[in-house]
Parts: sequence; C-alpha cells; structure tokens
Amino acid sequence: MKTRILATAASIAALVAVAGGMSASAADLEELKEQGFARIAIANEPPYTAVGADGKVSGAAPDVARVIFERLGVKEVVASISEYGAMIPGLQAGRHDAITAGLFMKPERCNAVAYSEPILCDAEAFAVKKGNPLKLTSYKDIADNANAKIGAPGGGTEEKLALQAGVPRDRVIVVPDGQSGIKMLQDGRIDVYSLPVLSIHDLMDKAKDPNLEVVAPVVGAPVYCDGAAFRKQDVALRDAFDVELKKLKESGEFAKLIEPYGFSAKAAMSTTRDKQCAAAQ
Ligand code: 6CS
Repeated sequence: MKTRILATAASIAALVAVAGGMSASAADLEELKEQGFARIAIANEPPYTAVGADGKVSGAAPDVARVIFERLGVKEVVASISEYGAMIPGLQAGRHDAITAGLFMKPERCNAVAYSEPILCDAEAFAVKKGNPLKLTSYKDIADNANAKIGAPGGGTEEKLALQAGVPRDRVIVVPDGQSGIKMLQDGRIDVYSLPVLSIHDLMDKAKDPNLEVVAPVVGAPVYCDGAAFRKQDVALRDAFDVELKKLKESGEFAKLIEPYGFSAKAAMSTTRDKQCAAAQ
C-alpha cells in the first residue's frame, strides 16, 4: 500500500480533474472506493506526518489512516501538505477527503468538522535557548515579557494559546515549518518556538544544537488529542472510519502503529471525541 505526495503538476492536475468530478456535497465511501484513493491533508511535521525526499508519506496519522482506508476498500491515500489554519477550509472546499495531520480537537474545530474518535494525544512544548534565559515556561510568561517573541504554526493551536494568554499579535510570529522555526530561534528572531512535545523533540534531535533546550510540558496548556477530520456532511464516512479504528484499538494493532512514533495508545483510548470536543481550550 503506497501513500504518495502530490509530486507533480500533472498529478495535481489529474487529481483536480478527478476531484472536479466528485460530488462536492460528500465524499462517500463508495465514491472513494471507485476513485481508488482518499485525499488527505497533512502538515509534514514529524512524527505526526512526514514526507520523505522521495515523496513517500509517513508519520503516525497517515499510517493509521492508510490502514483504515485500506480496510474500508480504499486502496491508496494521496497526501497534500497544508498549513494547519488552511486544513479545515480546504476540507470544506472539497480539496481533501479527510484531514489526518494531528489537527487537535477543540470546540471551534469540532463545530466545523466531523472528527473520528481520538488517535494522537500530546502535550505542548517550547524550544528555547540553552538555560531558558527569559525563563519562559508558560504562554502567560511570554505575554508578561514585552521583549519575548514566540514562533508557532499559522492557524495552529500554539498560536491560539499564545494569543489567548495575552501575547500581542506582533509578538506571535507565524512559522511555516519546523526547520524554519529552529533557524529563527537560533538566529534570535524568536525567543521561543512552540509545537507539541513529540514534534519539538523530533526537531531538536535533528538539529543537534547544544545551545537549544526543550521546556515540556508547557505549564497551564492542556494535553490535546487529534482525530481524523471529515466534512460535517460526511458523517457516514467518519462512522465507517471509526468502526475500523475501534477494531484497531481492540486488536492491539493501533498501539503497534503509533507507539514506535512515541505516541501513547492508552492516552487516546482513555478519552473520547465528546470529551475532547467539550474541553475548555
Ligand atoms: O492541531 C494543531 O493546531 C497543532 N497540531 C500539531 C500536530 N502541530 C502543531 C499544530 O498547531
């Protein structure tokens, strides 16, 4: 089973042609089976989602989605990279059939999409200069220090948490990808880069920079869980996905898929979509 990224204009054009023929109203399972693939939105933020130099897509979220879609009779998963803040509009516009990217469940998102049951749970983290010179351990600490600038993904949870904690917009810098965030921190253009714990650790392991360190978990920030996200009108597809997800969880296959990436199957299995969608933040 391959998962491939939209690599060429031709493949994008081909996909747009196919997408154009899909009923914009709903991506139902029979259509996806006939189409032969499901179009997923990802962010390329390991270990949640990753795109290799060869275009091969991996990461815990696409790996779970690939197995489930295959069991639903959809042979292939075709991924396109999107900023977190653009994922839901892209889904609603019919550019994706599902978001499988670690898009954390929060009330406003739960109102906009049909989430599956929880899949990947994680706390939040900061990457800072060695010794954490500004003593930043919470988003409020950043708000309280007029000189502190935070980098975070556009439309992402960390951006929202910083703004909610009172960090002014001009001190919240949108960072397009992990490597840029680490570089901006190293160059002193930001004082802290915030992503979920496993994402920050992946970046730091690759950066191997002794002048940086991790603050985790961020004090006062909740543990979030994602689910696969479907259009509101595609609840039947979401429900079919959930049936297979439940089987994966019960058989132990779910743990085998996500725990090598550092995620906890127990964390996802100890909560529910309803609980995550009702949570405060
Ligand atoms: O759901 C979100 O908004 C966050 N999720 C991940 C996996 N990374 C950063 C992003 O802000």
